Amino acid sequence: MNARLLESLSLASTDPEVARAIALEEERQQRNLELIASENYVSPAVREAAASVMTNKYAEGYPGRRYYGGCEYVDIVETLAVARLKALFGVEYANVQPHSGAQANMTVYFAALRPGDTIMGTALDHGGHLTHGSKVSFSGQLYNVVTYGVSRRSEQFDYDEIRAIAKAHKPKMIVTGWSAYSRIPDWQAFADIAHEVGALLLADIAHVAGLIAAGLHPSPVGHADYITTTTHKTLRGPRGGAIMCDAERGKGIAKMLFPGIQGGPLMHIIAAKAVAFGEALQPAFREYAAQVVANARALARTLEQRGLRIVTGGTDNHLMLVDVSVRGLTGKAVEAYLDSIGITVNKNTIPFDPQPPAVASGIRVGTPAVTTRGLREPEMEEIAAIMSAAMDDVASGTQREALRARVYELTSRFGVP
Ligand code: DSN
Repeated sequence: MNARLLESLSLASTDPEVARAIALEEERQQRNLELIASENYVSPAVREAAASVMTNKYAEGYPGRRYYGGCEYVDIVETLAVARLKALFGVEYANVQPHSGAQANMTVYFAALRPGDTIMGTALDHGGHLTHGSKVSFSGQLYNVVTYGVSRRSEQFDYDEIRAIAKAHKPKMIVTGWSAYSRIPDWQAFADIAHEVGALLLADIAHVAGLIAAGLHPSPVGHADYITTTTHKTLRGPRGGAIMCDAERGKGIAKMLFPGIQGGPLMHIIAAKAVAFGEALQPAFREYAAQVVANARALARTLEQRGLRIVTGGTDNHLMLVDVSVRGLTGKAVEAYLDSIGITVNKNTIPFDPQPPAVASGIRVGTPAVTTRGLREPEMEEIAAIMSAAMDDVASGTQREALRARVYELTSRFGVP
């Protein structure tokens, strides 16, 4: 096949199976209500960069110090991405090469710890992440893991309790940052505890990065020794990770990420990160992030008014955990029913959950994606009404068609970028 012909063929004609799956996914994203707290829709500009020719380029190393020729243009986008991320968070050092949040965390552990060292992270069922010490992750296999959780009474962190655990186990690193915690952490308290026991502090801000960048959530900068994030949640960039720290620690991070852990960086994704960080620096992003939080509050309040229990009694960020056991249901059953009417959420354990993770007593609900589509407080009330009616209908299923129609009516009014 000559080059001209290759270029003229669209995906639909060269690979109809993949093209069809992509078209169906596009349709699903338009038709359904996306309430998964860790998902979002990127802008067309971010997608354009992610789908660009930069995918063709090898660029092992860092801007100006590559192991391949021809890197003059990919250097421009990585330099822009780094500068914009540093400006967004006010940090000395930023690395935009991690392919994911898990690889960002792995880089920090490998740079700062030795196998067998003790790390102290939040238990998975109290909002922690797999890479914060779970046995099924490398983090739980390479390190001695001690966990901390939330208080049974408030379902929020009890810093005296966390301090006592840290003093008893003297971890080398305390890991903070959560996938299912709806309240504001006290970064200073975590830093004080870490200092008291001689531990390093890692803040994995993957979920709230966009809210922090917008100044709507306290920043761990100045408290944490290392900060990791993903770039695709509230930050609304392409799927990927990033690491931030001071200039001195940055030297160890750079070496550990490449050549220690990764090979060639994904330059098309780094280009897309640069675009997303540029967007996040604009005033409109602050308005977006403020609406994410306002929508989450409205949704939590309305769900509560309809008799559901919100873990901790509410939310300060973009997500909430809804305890569906108060309706005699499991997270698994509710997730499946909501899926069937076009609402996408994930089942999630709640603190001190009697159910195993595959069943769970709760669902995790977040507003970043629906806010990008333009939904606001009145639509949050309609979503809460549909969700509540759905939970009443799990056993009989008689309202399924009617509820699905209400979801589609809502999504038909709000486009996907
Ligand atoms: N898997 C992500 C989430 O859904 O929260 C965390 O990385």
